[in-house]
Amino acid sequence: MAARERAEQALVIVPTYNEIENLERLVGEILAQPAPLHVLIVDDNSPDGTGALADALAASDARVRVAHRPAKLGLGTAYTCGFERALAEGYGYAITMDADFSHNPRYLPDLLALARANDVAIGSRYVPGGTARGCSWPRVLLSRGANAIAHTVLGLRTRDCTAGFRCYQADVLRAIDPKTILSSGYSFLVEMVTRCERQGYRIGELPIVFDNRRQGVSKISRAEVYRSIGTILRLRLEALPWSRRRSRREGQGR
Ligand SMILES: Nc1nc2c(ncn2[C@@H]2O[C@H](COP(=O)(O)OP(=O)(O)O)[C@@H](O)[C@H]2O)c(=O)[nH]1
Ligand SMILES: [Mg+2]
Repeated sequence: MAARERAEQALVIVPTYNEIENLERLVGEILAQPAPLHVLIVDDNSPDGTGALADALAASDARVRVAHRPAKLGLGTAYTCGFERALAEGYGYAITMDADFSHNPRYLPDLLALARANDVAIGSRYVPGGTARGCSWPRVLLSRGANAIAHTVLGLRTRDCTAGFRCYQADVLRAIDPKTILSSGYSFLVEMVTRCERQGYRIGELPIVFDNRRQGVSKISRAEVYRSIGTILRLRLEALPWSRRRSRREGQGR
C-alpha cells in the first residue's frame, strides 16, 4: 500500500474484554462508514471467547486486525498497544472507541474530519448538542466530578476530559509517546488530554449522544476511579515550575 494512502487512513482501536455480544455488529458498522477506516481489536484473552470471534472477523476482512494479549492488562496499555501499531504501520490517524456502542460508529467520519482540521478530536458529552443517555446517577456524578476537578485543579479547557472516543493525528502520538504515560483507565484519558493541551495541540470536540452500554457490564473497577484522584494530583505537581518531569518535556512540544 502506498505510504500516502496509509497516511490518510485511520486505525480504529477497539479494546475488548468480554464483548462477544457487541463485537461483530460493531465492526460491521465501523467498516460501513464513509471514511477510510481500518480496525484493530485489542483483546485481553476474554474468557467469553471475544478473541476467537475477533480472529474470525479478521479472517473475513483484510481491514480488520487483532492484537491478543495474555491477560486483562488494563485499558491504558490496550490503547498504547494500538497506538504503537498505528504508528508502526504508517496510519495518519488513530481512533479509540469502546466496543459497547456507547460511542456510535456513525460519528466516525465527523470525528476524523475534526481531527484533520485540528490535532486531536474528542467525541464529547459536555459541549452544546452533546449528552449522555441511560447513565445511572452515580456514574453521571463521577464523570461530571472528574471533569470539574480536571478543569479546576489542572486548568484544562477540554470539556470532556474522560471521553474514550477520540481521534489523534499520528504526529501528536509520536510527540506525546503514550508509552511514557504512567496511569491507566480514566486517568490515562485525562493524562493524554493534559499532555496534548500542555504541548499546545488543538483539540476539537464533536458533540455526541453517548449511550450507556446495553450489553454486558462495565469493566472499569472502582479502584481505577480512585486511582484517578492520585493521577490528577501528580499532573498538578508536574505543572509546578520546579518539577523535573515538566522541564524534561518542555522541549518536546512544538
Ligand atoms: N483489552 C482490554 N479492554 C478493556 C479492558 N478494560 C476494559 N476494556 C474495554 O474497554 C472499553 C471500555 O470499557 P467499559 O467497560 O465500556 O468501560 P465504561 O464505558 O467506562 O463502563 C470496552 O470496550 C471494554 O471491553 C482491559 O483491561 N483490556
Ligand atoms: Mg463503555
